[in-house]
Amino acid sequence: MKRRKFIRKLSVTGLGLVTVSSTVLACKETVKEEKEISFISKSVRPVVIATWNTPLAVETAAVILKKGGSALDAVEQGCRVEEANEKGKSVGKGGLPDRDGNVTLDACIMDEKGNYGAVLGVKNIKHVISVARKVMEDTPHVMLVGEGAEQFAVSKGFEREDLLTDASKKAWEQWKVKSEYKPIINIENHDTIGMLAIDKSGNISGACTTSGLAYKMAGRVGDSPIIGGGIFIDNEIGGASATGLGEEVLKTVGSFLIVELMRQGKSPQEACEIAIGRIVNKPGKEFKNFQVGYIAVNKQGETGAYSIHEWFSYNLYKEGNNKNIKSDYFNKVRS
Ligand code: SD4
Repeated sequence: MKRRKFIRKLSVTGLGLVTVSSTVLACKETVKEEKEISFISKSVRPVVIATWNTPLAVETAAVILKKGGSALDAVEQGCRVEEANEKGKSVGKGGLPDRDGNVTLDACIMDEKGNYGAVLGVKNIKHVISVARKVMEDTPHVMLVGEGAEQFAVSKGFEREDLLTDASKKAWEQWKVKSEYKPIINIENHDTIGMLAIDKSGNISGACTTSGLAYKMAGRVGDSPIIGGGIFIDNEIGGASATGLGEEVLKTVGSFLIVELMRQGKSPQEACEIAIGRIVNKPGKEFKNFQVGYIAVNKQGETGAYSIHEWFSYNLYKEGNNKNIKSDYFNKVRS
């Protein structure tokens, strides 16, 4: 079957590629059609997509992929760029602290085999995304929390350091004057990085790292380090990642939902829009004061993004270009 005809067949049936792929496994043209699938994918590889305006992180990941590196290495190294960036207010060093003045970090990583590792509420360690990878690769567990995670990191050679910078300390001291507990995420208060990548072999991995909500309650954990919340990867289908008010992402298991919607044949864009709909369309839901944004990529390298409010953007590396793109959003009439 010719490539164009094959693509036409997909759009006429309205089925996702993977569904079609499994259907054709039973028919005579299996080998030929599988070749068509990898041809479609290869033309756009590698792909990197990450939440917010994160060009350096995405470039770092893209450089690794262009040299033939794995998607897993790319997302880890990309996220480390933001963790080391002291200006970013919500990731790694310089991240805004909890309401007691402690910077506590959450991170998770997921590879193409469906393996997952995470750390929650970690103090004094900057590159928690790499600690999450060590949890995934060097322990029989998937999550380590608090002091245990910190001890594990130190045992693996990570150095303890003070994550509160002069700027983040000053911001916290100013916040303390009123101590208003309003966990709102908007353009002023974000920077969690969620990153998804497809490498040259077509494998997908994802990573997410954050200091969570600014001035959160001590012990509060959001969606970022939770599988199906901050990220979800299924190498057969695609991946998704979230940013914004983690409580809302968790209540709808947003990233998992998006991947499952793509499995049912939705495009990444459609899947992100439906997932935002699950949050905002609850009867009586008041969403004026919080933001959630999603990004997604499917196995073919198509991407999507959608948020509740206007101020969400993402960086996309595709076909040699790394661009910051404003996401489409739900709240157009009310903004
Ligand atoms: C959280 N989702 O802890 C994170 C925060 C975030 O940009 O995304 N900030 O709920």
